[in-house]
Amino acid sequence: MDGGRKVWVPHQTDGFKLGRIVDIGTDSIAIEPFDAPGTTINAIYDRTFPAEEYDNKDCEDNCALMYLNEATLLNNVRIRYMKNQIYTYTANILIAVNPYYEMPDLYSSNTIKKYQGKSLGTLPPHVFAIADKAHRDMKVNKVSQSIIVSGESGAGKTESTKYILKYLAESWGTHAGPVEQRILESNPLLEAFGNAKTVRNNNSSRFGKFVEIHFDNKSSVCGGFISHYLLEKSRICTQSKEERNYHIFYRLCAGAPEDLKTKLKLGAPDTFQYIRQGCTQYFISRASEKNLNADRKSQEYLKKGSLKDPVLDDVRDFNVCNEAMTKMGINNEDRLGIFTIVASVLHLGNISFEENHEDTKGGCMITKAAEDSLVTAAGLIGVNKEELRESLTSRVMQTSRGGVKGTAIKVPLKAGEAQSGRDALAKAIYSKLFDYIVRRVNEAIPFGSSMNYIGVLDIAGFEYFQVNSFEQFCINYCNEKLQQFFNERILNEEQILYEKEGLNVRKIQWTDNQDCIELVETKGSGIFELLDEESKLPTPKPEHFTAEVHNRNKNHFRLSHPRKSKLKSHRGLRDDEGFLIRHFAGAVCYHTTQFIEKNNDALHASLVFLVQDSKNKLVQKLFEGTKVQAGKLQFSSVGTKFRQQLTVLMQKLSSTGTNFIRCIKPNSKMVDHLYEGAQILSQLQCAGMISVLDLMQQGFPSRTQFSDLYNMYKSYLPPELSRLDPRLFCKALFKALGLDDKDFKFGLTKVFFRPGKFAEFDQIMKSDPENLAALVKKVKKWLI
Ligand code: AOV
Ligand code: MG
Repeated sequence: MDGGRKVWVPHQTDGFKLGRIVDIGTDSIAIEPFDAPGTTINAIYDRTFPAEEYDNKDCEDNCALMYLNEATLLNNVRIRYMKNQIYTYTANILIAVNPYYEMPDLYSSNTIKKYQGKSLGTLPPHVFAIADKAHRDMKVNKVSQSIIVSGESGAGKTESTKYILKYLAESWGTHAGPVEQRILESNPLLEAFGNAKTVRNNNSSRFGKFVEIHFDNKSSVCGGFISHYLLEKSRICTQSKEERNYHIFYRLCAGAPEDLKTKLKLGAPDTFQYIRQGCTQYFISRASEKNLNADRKSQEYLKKGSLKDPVLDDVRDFNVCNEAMTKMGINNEDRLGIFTIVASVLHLGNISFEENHEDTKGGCMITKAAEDSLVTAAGLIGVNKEELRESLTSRVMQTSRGGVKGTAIKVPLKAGEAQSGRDALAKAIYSKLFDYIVRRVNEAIPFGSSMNYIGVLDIAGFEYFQVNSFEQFCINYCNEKLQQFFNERILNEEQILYEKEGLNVRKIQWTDNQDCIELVETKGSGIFELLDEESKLPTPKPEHFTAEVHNRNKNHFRLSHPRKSKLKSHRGLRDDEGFLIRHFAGAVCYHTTQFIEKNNDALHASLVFLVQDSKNKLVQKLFEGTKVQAGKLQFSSVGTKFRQQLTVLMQKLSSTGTNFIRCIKPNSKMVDHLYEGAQILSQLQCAGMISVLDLMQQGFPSRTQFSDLYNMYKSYLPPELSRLDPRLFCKALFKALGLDDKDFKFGLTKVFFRPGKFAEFDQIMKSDPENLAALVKKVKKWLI
């Protein structure tokens, strides 16, 4: 790097800052930033990147940048975002920045028509272009396709997924036929039951989904199927500050007609323990920080007990959800069944316990104030109230001697244990209700004779918080699998492109994350298996499980003790309280205290028997086939189930052609036109986009069409040369310049450059006129 050169240097909030080199040391470079003349920043060589010549010129494909590196990529996406161009390609991968404002023209039926049948790159980057490519590839190659949409919470995965489905339905549906209508209508329904307001997203999906649209032999829509993964269960009973439970609870309370409210005994929402925790705090905190006006408003909301959220309209949304149910063919009786279960969960949550000091066995009892809730909950669930009381405050255990089952004995529970049992019941009922709703949606989508499908995966991206538990562990494991798949596919695609263009390039090497995946899933020592083993012990203990993880994986490169973590928030963690995994996207420290209980889906036997005997037909149906496992600890592994689901998903993805969309959240304030560079850079890293650049560096990352190159430089050369055919023009130029053959390759339609070589070429072209004159002479000579 020469002195005076324009470069990008790391910056804490912007990601990178633009400046000029003023001094070159042995191991660092001094840069004078353009926005602070007279000051200097020192940066190490590895983190200093050459900048593009023009500050405000953008490219639709990052690969067309002259210097392709993480700083120029971040900047290119920024320039485009600021011009309301939220989409950018990196080869075939689409980067989509959430605009946080409505862009109706961008998604109109007219735009849909424009994108139909157009190759990627002929029109500005768009999700529609990816959807169209998927459909075209499916049709031409006769292979099913998948579109993997990823990104952090609030990045726009679910919205992108909806646009893709809309595109496919509008383009190849049978004009508002039942299949595509139902696939589109499934969204408001699934979102009502599976989405919630979080601090990161007002409509955050708390489950993953894979939506398949099936096509017949004419490539028209003929069916659909939705698979779902890992609904977040803890939210059903507790919510963090400023967050809400699933939308449906509030919508039902706010929007249900009076007779239904009476039937389900729905009082003011803030009387329900399960839904008021996050919201009440929300208003209190808002009230204290906002002006008096807002304060008065909040007070009013609180007085009514409506838990009305200022950014959500629960009454309107209830009607939308209700309508979606009608369209999905859910009749009045079934709908009442579903709402009854939602209400029963609310009433269950109000059953509280206190220690029964008169009980010699140390059991607990239901508080006097909660008697009404017990009666209502029992009524709604369809069980006898005394049986519900029994099942909540005691547990039936089977004695066994020498392997022979003995008598069943009743063990009284302490108040804390009873509360956990109650929560487990509420979670089981609600999550099974969610399964049921997905099943109903699938049953409602007609299914013709399918040739192939396009599957869209909308699943949470890599995540790490202050405290990371079992949920993050599962989702990050899933992201490791997807990342491995991504690397394989992208590399493969690069290789195919090189072959198609007739370049003779050797195979690219890359670092695999297989070792990290093995740490989690290997037989015998993998973390999932150790967790299951622990759960089967007579007295499972988090510390023992954690120690086993460390012992059985000694010296594993990906695993560390938390105390070695540099992260401040983890320093207080003891070694037996967790472990640290070096994921592809960064190190995450997991707190293991709740792993065992979160991994267990089983209810006490007495609760299972109770609900299976329910007079409520839907409750009965939900628990049909739920096994009661014998033994001291009934155990049903969440991790194992998720792994099995993921195996099926990965098999599906492997057998399809793949397309990737990386969604980016531009800022944490959820506002338009605000680009927080550092956070975006970190998202690009997590999405594997930086490693893609690394991969590409081994090959020919910069590429440009002959015709583009021709248009860029023809004005520099005399007319007799600029009349040449673009390919010949380029060949002549390159020969005359004496460029090294190793630095570029001519394909059939494009010229490919080794890293940085496109820029060198550009500099030579734009150098002084004397050089250029000599060059022209050479070109002419070569042509003769
Ligand atoms: P997510 O699916 O990635 O988060 P969403 O798709 O729900 O994120 O997007 C969050 C919010 O951003 C939406 O509710 C919209 O307000 C806005 N938004 C996203 N994409 C667009 C777009 N293309 N045009 C306009 N607004 C948009 V999560 O499910 O939380 O991981 O769990
Ligand atoms: Mg979502």
